[in-house]
Amino acid sequence: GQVYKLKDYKPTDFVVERIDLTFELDPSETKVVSRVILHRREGVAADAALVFDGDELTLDSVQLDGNDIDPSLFDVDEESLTIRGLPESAPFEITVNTTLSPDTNTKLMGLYRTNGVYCTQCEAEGFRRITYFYDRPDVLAVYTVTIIAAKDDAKYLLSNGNFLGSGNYDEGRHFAAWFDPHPKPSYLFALVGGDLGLVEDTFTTMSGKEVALKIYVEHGKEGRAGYAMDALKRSMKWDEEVFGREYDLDIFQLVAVSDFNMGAMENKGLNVFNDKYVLADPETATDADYANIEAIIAHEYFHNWTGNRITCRDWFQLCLKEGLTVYRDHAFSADQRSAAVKRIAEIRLLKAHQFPEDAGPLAHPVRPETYKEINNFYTATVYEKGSEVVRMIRTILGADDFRKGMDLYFERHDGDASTIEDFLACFAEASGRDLKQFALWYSQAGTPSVSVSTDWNEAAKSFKVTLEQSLAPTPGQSRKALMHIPLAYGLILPDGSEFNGQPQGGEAGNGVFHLTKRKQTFSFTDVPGRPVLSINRGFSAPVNIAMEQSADDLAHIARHDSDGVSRWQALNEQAMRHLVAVSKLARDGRKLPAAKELAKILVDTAADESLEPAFRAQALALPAESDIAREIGSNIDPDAIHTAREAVLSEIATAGLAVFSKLADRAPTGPYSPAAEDAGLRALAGTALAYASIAEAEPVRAKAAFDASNNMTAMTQALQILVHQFPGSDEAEAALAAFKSRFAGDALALDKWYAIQAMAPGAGTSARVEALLESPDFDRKNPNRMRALIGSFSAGNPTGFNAPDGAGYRLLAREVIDIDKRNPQLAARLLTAMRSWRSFEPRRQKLARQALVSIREAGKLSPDVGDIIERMLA
Ligand code: HT7
Ligand code: ZN
Repeated sequence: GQVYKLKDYKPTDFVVERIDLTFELDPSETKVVSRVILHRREGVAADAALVFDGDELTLDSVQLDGNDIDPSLFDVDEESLTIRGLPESAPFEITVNTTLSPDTNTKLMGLYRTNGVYCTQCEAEGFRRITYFYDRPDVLAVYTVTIIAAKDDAKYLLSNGNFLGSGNYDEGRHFAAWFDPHPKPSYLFALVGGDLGLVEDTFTTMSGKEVALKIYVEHGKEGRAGYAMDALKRSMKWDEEVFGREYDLDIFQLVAVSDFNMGAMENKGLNVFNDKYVLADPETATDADYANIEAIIAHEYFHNWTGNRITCRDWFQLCLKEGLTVYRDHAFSADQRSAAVKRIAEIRLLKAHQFPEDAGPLAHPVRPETYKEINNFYTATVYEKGSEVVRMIRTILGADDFRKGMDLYFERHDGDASTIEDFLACFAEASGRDLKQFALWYSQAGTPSVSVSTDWNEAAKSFKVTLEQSLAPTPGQSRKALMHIPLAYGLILPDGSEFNGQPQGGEAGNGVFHLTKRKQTFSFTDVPGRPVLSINRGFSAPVNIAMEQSADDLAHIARHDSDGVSRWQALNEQAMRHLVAVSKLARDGRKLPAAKELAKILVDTAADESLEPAFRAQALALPAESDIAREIGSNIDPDAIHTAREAVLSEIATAGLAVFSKLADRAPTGPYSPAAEDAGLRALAGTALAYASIAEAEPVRAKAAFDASNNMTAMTQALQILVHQFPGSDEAEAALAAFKSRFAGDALALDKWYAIQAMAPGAGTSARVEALLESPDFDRKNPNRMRALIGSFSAGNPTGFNAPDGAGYRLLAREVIDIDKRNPQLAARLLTAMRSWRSFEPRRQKLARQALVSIREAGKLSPDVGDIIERMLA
């Protein structure tokens, strides 16, 4: 396949002025008429042809200024329509007529039908599956859209922008017309047609304009859209207050659909959502679901400015909108909930998903410089590390200059298709700071390591901190330049207070070391007593820290650090060290040591009523088996890690049984509220229930909790304990059966039932997953179902998926080959679960390689799966 390169960017030869689209919707023969007004760009040769993109299209006819074009003047191939002999300078109109079959579009890109609803997905390159056009983000046009459909097939006919009008057509058909005044790229185009339930509200913007808010869901689910509406209004207000951004159309519409490749899509004025991220009520949604809905509603809404008003010049700049918008949704969620708890969750997620990506064969820079298939670059690196890079800009500049830089970006680039260079220039100009070295965060892949050593001189009362950075080679980047790494720090004195003196040896303002050279020593003088260094506070830089720090020093940080995130980091580090050591012993079949100190500090934390319940729950959640594997790095034996972790859990559980059994009953008792405080109490109660059940080694307590539960959070907590800790017990099987019959017909609730079973530890799970896949009510075509079962199994079950006989790998390979025929994007994403295959012990590596080779040799692969396989096997 073709390799696209950042350095080859070239604007189009023709400039699009406007586009008018007419759709006559039909399940198998939708007619699309596209009228595009263009002119030749200044300086472009008079004989240059117009080349539009297309993908799997049926072209009916093509006209120039209303007249059929002579067949000798145009060519159509698999991916383009080329037209020659066009006017030299005058504007002209090209009309393209295509026919589509939404019902057979299983890729879920372009125009497709989901549960009878017509819907589009155009990012990144879906518009070319609707009509021939310049399907690239730097071609901005004003769209007018007319949709015609049978009234009984599609009651609502929606598109971007403001409503122009509607009326009856002929023979039971009707039409609606929409006009979007904001020039936009084709990837932000959207159309929805269907018979849906509608929930309405309004929002008055800061300048007093009333915006109509409409959320469309499947009939009967209107009662589950209230939280999404509330989150939308809070997002609109927050963007005004924090970034000065006001909404810019008369109407904002959001549609929830059940078949969707990703979480949601920020189409201008018409967001389309995976219904999993819209629908919630206490009976069917967990606290985590509510938090995700809030975050994703906010994320898509925030794209209106960071993505839509200012878009990307090309897809290499994807992080310009995604990293920045994730940064904005993180800041929003932190303001809505406990900021420390939110940050802890972000750090966990970044380490679990982005660090392994950066350390494996799929590593790529936040702004990639080449790609074969852009769909494969909607990654944790572009999104989550991209957000961390924006967060570091704020850390380096400070809040005021960061806001000035953002204001300048909005003012200068409104209406542009921009680049990372444009973005960085705004911050450099607003702050007067040179960001050249910092810009390496966008171009160098891999997670930097910083080794830290300290030296305390009691006689001189001086304290030295030496930092040394390194960055390992990644695919295509063997040599790396030195980075600018902002490391927030604190010096905690023996009495728990903080030392505030400034060091010599490098830039270090506002509690941040700026590491810009390979090695730097920061020296503090007049320090009253030996301090403990708290480094990378709040995870100010996405790096690996290597530091010999005693258990006592870690405990000192855990007790006294003024920053809650750092206290958690210290506890987590202590747990991780122990778990790594015990895992290595377990692998060698040695006797496992006691975890007395760790157990004590965790039980004390659990019992500490001065701490937020949500924080205590985070502290008690030991690093996951996959986290321990990542820390070990190579020659991984997932069974040894499992054995070690279980042993440590059991020791903590036994030591704290009295505390845990009390906390397990402390979930809020009033009516359910998804607010952070109650969610925190439930998180702590659920964690305590798990520990208490481990200590008691029997399922009675969890089964009672399951039976008594009156919300989905409590119910899934109990079900997971039963299925994972007491597999095959009567209690586990009874709870599974009860859950299944209670939620029969509720696909989103049943996804939890599939996921919990798929993540049950142990080699036997692949057989269970096979059986569930074959059950008659399992819909293989729905991405949410496949992610719940196959995704949870392969990415969330280390011992089950990496079973020593290779059955898990073979199952995934077979499913990827099968899914690839219908939905390549989904297949490629599921396959990335194997990206760390080379870090396993030799036997598993060999079996994993065999499975990957079986995919490579399975016949015709999509560009999506082909690209991932090629990079994973390179
Ligand atoms: N910008 C959206 C990305 C997206 C997408 C990409 C490829 C294929 C399908 C897709 N659906 C949505 C989502 C976002 O980041 O907001
Ligand atoms: Zn996004």
